[in-house]
Amino acid sequence: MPDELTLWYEEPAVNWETQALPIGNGPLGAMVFGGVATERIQFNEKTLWTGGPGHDGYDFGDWRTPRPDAVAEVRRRIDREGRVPAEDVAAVLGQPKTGFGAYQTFGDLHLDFGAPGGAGGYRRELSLSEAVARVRYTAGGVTHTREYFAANPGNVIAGRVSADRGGAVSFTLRHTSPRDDKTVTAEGGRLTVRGRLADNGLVFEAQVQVIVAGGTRTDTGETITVTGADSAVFVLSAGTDYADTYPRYRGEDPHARVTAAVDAAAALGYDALRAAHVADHRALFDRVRLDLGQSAPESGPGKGETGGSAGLERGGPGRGPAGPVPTDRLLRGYTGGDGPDERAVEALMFAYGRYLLIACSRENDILPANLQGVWNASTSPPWSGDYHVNINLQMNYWPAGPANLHETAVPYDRFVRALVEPGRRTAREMYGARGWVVGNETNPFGFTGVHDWPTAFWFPEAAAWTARHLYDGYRFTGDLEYLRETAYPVIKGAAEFWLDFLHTDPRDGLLVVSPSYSPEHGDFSAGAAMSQQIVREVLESALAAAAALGVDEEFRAAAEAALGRLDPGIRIGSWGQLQEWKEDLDSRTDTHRHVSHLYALHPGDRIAAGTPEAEAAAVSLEARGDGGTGWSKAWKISFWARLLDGDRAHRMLAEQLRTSTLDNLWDTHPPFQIDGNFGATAGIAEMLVQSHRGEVHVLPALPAVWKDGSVSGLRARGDVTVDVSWRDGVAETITLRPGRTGPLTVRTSIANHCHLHDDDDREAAPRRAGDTLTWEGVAGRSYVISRW
Ligand code: FUC
Repeated sequence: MPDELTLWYEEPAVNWETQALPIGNGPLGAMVFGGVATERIQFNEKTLWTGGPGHDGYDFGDWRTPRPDAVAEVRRRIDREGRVPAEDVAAVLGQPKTGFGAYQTFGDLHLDFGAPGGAGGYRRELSLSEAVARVRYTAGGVTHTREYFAANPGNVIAGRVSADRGGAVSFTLRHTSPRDDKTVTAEGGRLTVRGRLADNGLVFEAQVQVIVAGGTRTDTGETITVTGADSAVFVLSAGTDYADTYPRYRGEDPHARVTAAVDAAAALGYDALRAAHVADHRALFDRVRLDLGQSAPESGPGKGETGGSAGLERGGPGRGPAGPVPTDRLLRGYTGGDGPDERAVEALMFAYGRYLLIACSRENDILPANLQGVWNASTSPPWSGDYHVNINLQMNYWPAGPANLHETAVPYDRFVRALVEPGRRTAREMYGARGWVVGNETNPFGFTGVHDWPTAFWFPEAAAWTARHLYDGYRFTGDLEYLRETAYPVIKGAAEFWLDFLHTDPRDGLLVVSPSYSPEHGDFSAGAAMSQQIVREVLESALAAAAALGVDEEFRAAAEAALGRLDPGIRIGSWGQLQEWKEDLDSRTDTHRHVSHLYALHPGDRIAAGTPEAEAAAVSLEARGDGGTGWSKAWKISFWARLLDGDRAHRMLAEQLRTSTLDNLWDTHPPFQIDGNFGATAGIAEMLVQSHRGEVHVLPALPAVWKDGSVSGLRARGDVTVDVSWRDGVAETITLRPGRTGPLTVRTSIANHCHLHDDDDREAAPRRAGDTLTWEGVAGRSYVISRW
């Protein structure tokens, strides 16, 4: 019986987006189809991108000719007219994209087995616990098994083909690609795919070594054929000559390191490779365990066939064959109601987000998870498979802190730091400001300027929003060295930009962002809510960081002065809503996917539950409704969790699972977009533990349907690890393990009827205030709060 953290299916995948299964090790990713006659493994290497330097006319998004008065001209018009259509502003400040590029597939590996003449007992699966994909079926009385994983140690994708009868393994391995800029050679059982992208001259190479046990292996031109083997193993690695170094973004030819990786893996052997991989993966994956009362789903009344993945509306009665339920049928039967199977879908979605983040973002990666993580089968993926920084990239990393995967954020930090140098040039040349800036979206080649799509070309607040994650990284770990060396320079640079680029609003003398554009929505104006909220946050974070480091007195004084005059960007409007713009313009019928004015509720922390502003946020959310893109629904889970409304947060989770989740549990925008997966995982963590307001709030938004359960290994800011078990919706035991010595405040509904013991079982006497307990925590010790 598979463990409950396994996705499984009874048919091979035919559709890449909705059915194939993702494996990855950070830089490398692959999609496994599980075909019987032919296996297809589509694979990626995260730096394989067109565009950038090498593409004629690439300009980093910076104006090709100076426009000294452009910003001032738009500001004057906004000051005069209040609102200016996006098209008009784009005509003055925008510029068509040149050489932005797109993330590329590396192509597909095919293993041609030939038609087996009827396969039975077919099953393909992905174990999240081991990060191993498997295919099994019986044909002609022989049981065939295939296994695949992507190992971060050694940077390879490996597969093994075996059978329960000797000599039964025969196939031809070949490579295909939608581009024709490559050569394929086969020698000594090694397939080498090498080429140079026509668009920008980027050199790429992949090698696949086939190792057989028994039988024969022959190289024929561009293919490798295995005949009559007992089993066969392949190991693949790939790379490009990309480097994240401005302005050329080129480094060493990949040949030597790809050869070394494949040689080492082949020498190590499959079992040792697999053991190292599973250990590496579990060291991250096993840190968190969630029990919502789920059980490995069994079929029964109400569970079964309703609707194809295309028509995404799901839930409701159906009858499936008896026995364990495959994941696609489980999802189709999901309603969000009561029952262990419902909980199984939710627990699986939580774990899947953690699995995917480990699989597409590792500490030894150059680039972070893009809009599709690391997985892409196209030469022109949606939105270029890029890095949108007006919600998407940020959402990708929301689980890293709370879901105990901070290492996965290392490539994110590296990417943001690499944007600083090109961003300084853009800030200077286009905005006349110090510091650094980046716009609405970027690529691996330092694209920090603008394009000309009116509703998505201007968002200089993105730099500050990306910087917030580094400050939050510090809040979760308390690591002062990280703050000094990695986070503070980025945060300070993003704050400095605003000290120079803020505008005095002639209406009230307050400092506002102008031109200000609430992401992808409405007209340009001055002082839109999100703009103000983000700028306040980056100034405050920079101030707090500088104080923690004891540096930059002058800068701190300037930041404090600006904060004193800054428009707050938080207003309650005529129908009780939170205003998206400085003027009261919000429409009750507006269901736009971006809910930018609630930034201060989440991911910001300025709006506290129970305040008039929080109530206004709820009014806005009700008006926006439960619809939207996958990521928009995921964001709404966190909004309702921050409003401490567990049932409402759960309703959003159920909505996302029922209407924005594909058979392979990938989030869909539509199309497939991975941010919603990460947003859902972060949202579930936000329902169980919150720590954004200086205390550890346990079970802040527990829905009634999660009556009994437990979670272990979640993280809270202040460097605390938290376990909690609950019964009938109330905490039973809460365990806290602080990584630093200092005051620890816990908010819990059992604060006034519980004991607190340390790990020597000595009773401690915390200070009680309302629903909070406060005591002096000691690093490395653990404290248990148990209900009496
Ligand atoms: C922003 C969003 C879109 C999409 C794109 C990748 O532009 O508004 O919905 O997610 O990013």
